[in-house]
Amino acid sequence: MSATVARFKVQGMHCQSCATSVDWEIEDIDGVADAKTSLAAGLTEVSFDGAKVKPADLLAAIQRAGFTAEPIG
Ligand SMILES: [Cu+2]
Repeated sequence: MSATVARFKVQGMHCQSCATSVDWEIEDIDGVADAKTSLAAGLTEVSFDGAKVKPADLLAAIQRAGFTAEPIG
């Protein structure tokens, strides 16, 4: 699998369980290898198969977890 990495700024996380729910929602997507969400930094870094997963899918997952996000260049 070709590993693509994308980072997103995540707004609205207030505790570790918020960050964990972001991880879970993202990692539930077929084609995502790993999500590392930092509560302190307000960021998530996702490794995924760029042939299967689009950045918009990752944004949608973060929104399903209850947060707003934007890509970081
Ligand atoms: Cu929380």
